[in-house]
Amino acid sequence: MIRHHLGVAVAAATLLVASQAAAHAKLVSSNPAANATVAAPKIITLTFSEKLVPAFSKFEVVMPEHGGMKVAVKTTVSKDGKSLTGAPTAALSAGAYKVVWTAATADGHKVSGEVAFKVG
Ligand SMILES: [Cu+2]
Repeated sequence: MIRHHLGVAVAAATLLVASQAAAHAKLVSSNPAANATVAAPKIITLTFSEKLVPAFSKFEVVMPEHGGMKVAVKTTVSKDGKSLTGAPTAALSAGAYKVVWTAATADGHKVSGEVAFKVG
């Protein structure tokens, strides 16, 4: 954990020189939208208000009706740095899902949250 935080601090120090006005990331929108019922999404996208630090920004997809079982998904940060996308490695079956995200900004702080949706 110490190494983990040092990494953020070093990244933050470097990035702050270029951008003094770093702010915390806020979730702006998501696809699927929060609390929506949708056909199984091939890609899940979360869009934020600020550029994210890729090494410390990610999400997991869990199934709350199945004891929080994790769905395999690999996330990446978009080129503009403001979106996190993830493709489930297998089609999502009908049921409830939660996208549990962590978004780190250049000041080294992490913000986290959840987006719930259903496949029906
Ligand atoms: Cu901060």
